[in-house]
Amino acid sequence: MRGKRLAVIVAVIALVSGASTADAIVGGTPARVADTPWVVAITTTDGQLICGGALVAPDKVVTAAHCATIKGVVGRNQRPAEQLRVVAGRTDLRATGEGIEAAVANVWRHPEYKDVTKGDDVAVLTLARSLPYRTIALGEVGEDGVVLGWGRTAESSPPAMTLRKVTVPILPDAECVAKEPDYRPGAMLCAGRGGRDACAGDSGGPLVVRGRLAGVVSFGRGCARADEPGVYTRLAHYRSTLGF
Ligand code: 4AZ
Repeated sequence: MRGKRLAVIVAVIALVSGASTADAIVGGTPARVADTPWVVAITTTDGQLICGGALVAPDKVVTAAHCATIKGVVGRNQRPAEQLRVVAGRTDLRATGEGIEAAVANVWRHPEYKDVTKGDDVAVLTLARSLPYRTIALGEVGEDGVVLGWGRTAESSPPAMTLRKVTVPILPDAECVAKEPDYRPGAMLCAGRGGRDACAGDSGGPLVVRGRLAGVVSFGRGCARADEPGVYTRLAHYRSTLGF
């Protein structure tokens, strides 16, 4: 009797805290960079995973502004380019012999970026060299998209460190506004109805719709919770600002 009651309490706590038993991104499957050669990881110079990104030109990576930001005592500052590396062609980030690590020559953050919840969470890294991998073009949203990353497979799990992907439904703006008070229609998109989502470490990474880059992983409340869709920067909104 007592054991059963405890089991119920544990189950309720797990549900309320948003914990998920789904397979890992959250609810996804393993992916290989050979199939999506434009997906890249952004790391520190000593190889720590910061974020994901997407190669949009041989020497340009689109990612989230918050991935190129350091929270200091005074405020949030741009992370110096010298502290960043872009890792391409490496499915398992621990396989340091695979793919290419490129230095970053320049960081451009959206000039209006303040905080993920205010939007404009987009940045472009210019690499010190061109990479010999296929690039991805910007595109529009659709009914669903595929999000890729090396990040956490559940809210409290460590990053997978191997590339994963998951298909998520893209929600109507009205539903995003209702579920996320900070949602900015037109400049953001939201996706996911629970069970499948991006999570910490996937930030900056690509949301792909019909083979094109439609969104950048930006923020969310927890990961894969039923009523907390993931929020993405809607790239079509920034096309003229980005210039490609
Ligand atoms: C993060 O912390 C984060 N579920 C990224 C995406 C989402 C949640 C958190 C979306 O970087």
